[in-house]
Amino acid sequence: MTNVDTRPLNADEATATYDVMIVGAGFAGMYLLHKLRGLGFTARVFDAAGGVGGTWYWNRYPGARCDVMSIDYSFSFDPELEQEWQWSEKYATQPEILRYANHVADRYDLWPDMQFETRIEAAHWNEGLGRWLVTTSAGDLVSTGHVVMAVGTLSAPKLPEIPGIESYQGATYQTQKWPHEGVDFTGKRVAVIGTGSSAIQSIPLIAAQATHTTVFQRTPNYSMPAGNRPLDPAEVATLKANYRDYRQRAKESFFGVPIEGEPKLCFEATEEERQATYQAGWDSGNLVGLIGGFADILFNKEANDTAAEFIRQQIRSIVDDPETAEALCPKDYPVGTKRPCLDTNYYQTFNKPNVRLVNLRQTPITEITPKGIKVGDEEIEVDAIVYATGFDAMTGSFTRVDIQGVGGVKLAEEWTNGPRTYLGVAMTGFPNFWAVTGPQSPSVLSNMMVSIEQHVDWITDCLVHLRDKGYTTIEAEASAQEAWVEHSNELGNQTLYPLANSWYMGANVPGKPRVFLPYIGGCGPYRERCNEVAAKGYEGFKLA
Ligand code: NA7
Repeated sequence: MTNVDTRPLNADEATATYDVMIVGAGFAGMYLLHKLRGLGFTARVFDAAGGVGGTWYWNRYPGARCDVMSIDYSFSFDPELEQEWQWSEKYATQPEILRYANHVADRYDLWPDMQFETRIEAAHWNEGLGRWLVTTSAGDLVSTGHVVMAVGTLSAPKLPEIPGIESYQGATYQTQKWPHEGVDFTGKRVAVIGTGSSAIQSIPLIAAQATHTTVFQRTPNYSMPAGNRPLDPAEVATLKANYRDYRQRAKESFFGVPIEGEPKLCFEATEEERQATYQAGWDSGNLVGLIGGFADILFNKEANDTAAEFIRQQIRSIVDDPETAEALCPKDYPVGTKRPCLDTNYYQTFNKPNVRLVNLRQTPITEITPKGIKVGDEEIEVDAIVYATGFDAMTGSFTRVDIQGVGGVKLAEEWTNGPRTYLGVAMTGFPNFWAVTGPQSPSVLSNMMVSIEQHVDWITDCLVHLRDKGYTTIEAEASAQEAWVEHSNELGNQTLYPLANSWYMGANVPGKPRVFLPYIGGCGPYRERCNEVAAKGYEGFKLA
């Protein structure tokens, strides 16, 4: 934040006035705009990107797909929209999801109220006005009643802290900022740093083009075959005939995706049943298929060990070279506690003669040189480096903006020891300031579409309540926030998540506090809690 001007903002210089300023033109920002306009509020969306789509605007690397099924990862708020839109594959590609986002913007004529290539730089609460003053990179000074941060959870990309990174003379790419025109790796020696979802999706396609591909792995991931396929129109028609019921079940579910039946506890099953359950989960091509096979996999280490070992056995059976197979087997954290992945031929790619895995646990990267990457005594020369090194997740897109609440208190400082929210949507000291799928809400542990719709509906209902009752400000009470933070942390600590160095725990960013960032209470129960708060006249909030 060193370049940000943090001087007090002057309301007299405001260039525009809205009821609600929406930060982010992803699915959350678009649905908010549509809903708010329908309710008679004035609102405008601002986004640094050149178009709609949020994460799907930026992440254009080869093989980028959603790993929630397309029939689930879509809006449910308008039955006409869900009936008319046809997904082509089980898991939609980034271009198809971006087409869907553009279709939504066209269909609801959202374009006139969205402003692109404009980054929010500062948002200061003005006590006298009871409004926010917000500056943008385009020179706007906006006076707004409310600010909604619809900024996404994985929106602040992160490069690794490796000496010499600036010295490299070849081409460099970041998965999260992929060139729109694509990249042709034909005839090139390519390095990929990272083995998270983005790397696991892109490596098979990069390796299909490149002369030689070297993958630099710090932590192996648990990945399962996506089993992607074209959607059968008859299957889709049957589902769409019952879409209302299906959507309702998604809303009440734990992960925002309907699951059949009630899983039992791992050791209630016989060894044979356990293996059959894991095999079915593996074959299902579904993120929660295997982890959701038993109710206690994310809570009981011994149970988790059995699932993890099943996956390791699959890796060993796919990868020909035993040493490479062992290096690809995750062993030091429970399955599910770092974001698991779905892939198409990821492990198989390491059987190609022109693909090499460098195990950074054995030989760490010492520096990046003008010609390539140095590990131990070896300098690996490459023509291009792909950084698939992740994000300052969940809080980065908040703390990178100069947000100042009551008395000039800075959000980034308030969150020094971890985020503090009430229900993941509001923050004490920051009146009329909202987060969609923010930290301490189900967010990244759920089907984002379900969580986005729930937050947008809840926030807009609240704004209507304020308007109807003549209130102009709303702020989370300190005691309610305290209780929610404690509850969220307590639930997180009952799981196995704290055992991994994951971005869920903030562990991928040096100096970031080690706190479990999302809420693990499940979408259905979380929704009930939010509805209860609203039904009690916004319990835990000060309305004025
Ligand atoms: P992730 O999942 O955060 O993956 C980042 C990867 O980059 C991960 O394997 C990291 O290893 C690795 N990394 C980060 N820094 C370094 C350094 N310095 N050296 C070597 N390797 C490094 O990001 P993605 O973009 O793949 O996926 C983000 C989410 O998008 C995903 O979870 C889904 O929700 C969709 P580490 O594990 O930290 O050892």
